[in-house]
Amino acid sequence: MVRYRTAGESHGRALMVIIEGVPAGLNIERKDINEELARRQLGYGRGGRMQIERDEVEIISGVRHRRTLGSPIGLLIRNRDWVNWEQAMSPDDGTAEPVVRPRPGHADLAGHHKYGHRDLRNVLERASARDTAARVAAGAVSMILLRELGVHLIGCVCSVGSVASGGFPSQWFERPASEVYEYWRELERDRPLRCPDAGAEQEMVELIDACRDEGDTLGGVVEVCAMGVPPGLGSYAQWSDRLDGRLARALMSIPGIKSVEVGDGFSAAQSRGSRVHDPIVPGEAGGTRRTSNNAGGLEGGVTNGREVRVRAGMKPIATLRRALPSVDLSTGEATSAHHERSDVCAVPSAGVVAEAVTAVELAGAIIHRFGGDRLDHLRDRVEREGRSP
Ligand code: EPS
Repeated sequence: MVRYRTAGESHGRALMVIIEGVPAGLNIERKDINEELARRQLGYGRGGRMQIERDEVEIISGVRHRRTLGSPIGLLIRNRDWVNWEQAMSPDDGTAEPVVRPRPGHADLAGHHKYGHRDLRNVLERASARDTAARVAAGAVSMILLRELGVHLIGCVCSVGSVASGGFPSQWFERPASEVYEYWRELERDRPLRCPDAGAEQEMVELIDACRDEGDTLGGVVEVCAMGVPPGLGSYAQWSDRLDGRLARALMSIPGIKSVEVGDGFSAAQSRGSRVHDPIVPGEAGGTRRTSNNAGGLEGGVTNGREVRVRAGMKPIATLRRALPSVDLSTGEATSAHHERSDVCAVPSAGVVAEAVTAVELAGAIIHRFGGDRLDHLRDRVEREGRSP
């Protein structure tokens, strides 16, 4: 399996991630990781912090002469904003005005309850979605591995607030995975919200502008599709090995995510079995084929050879310029919540994070099934055994 741990505070010196379980012999280029980091920083609706940061990875361990060694991969992403916070975030002596007005919807009050922090900066620094930069770096390594094995991931924004689009058109998936990947990667560069529907995207931009003017924030829904996924990943034999469950956990752990669906998820629950389940018809060479993919490529917690399609719903950002009611923890008096600066909408960034965490789970499931010490052996096995149902 691919495992990773992250560390780092939002305004601390840097973010770190250690990734284990990546096979030896994988070609890792820093630019490929940096490309994912840059994608996460983009998207209409981000705030002032993204003008400060320009995330770039330093490879600390596990890669030599651009090849993975099979040992833990250590990555570091420095926080440019650290220079403005050296005193406030010093691990040695320092002073800073305490944060005492918890934001509804943020981890502020949760951290006060859990760790007894009275200065909520001790909570928000680690609870911050800044940590997702480290998760995207781990996902980037997993994506590089997956592409070597013919698996390509794409992600998009399906909705922002009440403005919805249909996500990726299903006919896209009739074309080869690498082609669709290249096509969308090129197209999304010029799209402010990474939404395939340009008309809906324009409405989303206008909604974000209106919310910004009103000091309010927005959430939305993102979609991730993984194409070229071999059938038979995951297992129904034990609850904890069900791949849909693993994906749901990974997606739900992204800050702000409150709902996850696999395939048609919530709408399938309102429909009939005859319309939901994907018919099985004869395929090539005595095999089988599916005429639709409402299941999102997963049945019984196991991949069925169709594209894996998951969605995640993000609540609106918890830091509002027009702050919500709160309580000053130092006095017990009613007040309004803390606000310094904030994003209006971070849904496109959440989409990139969703791609990353999906990639880690899929890479882990492939390695679990086909073995993961050496890339050459893994590639051979996926080519030989991975495509047959
Ligand atoms: C975040 C608050 C903002 C965001 C931040 C997540 O940062 P700041 O408090 O410095 O203005 O910009 O996101 C990132 C730094 C990032 O890299 O995505 C929060 O409270 O979660």
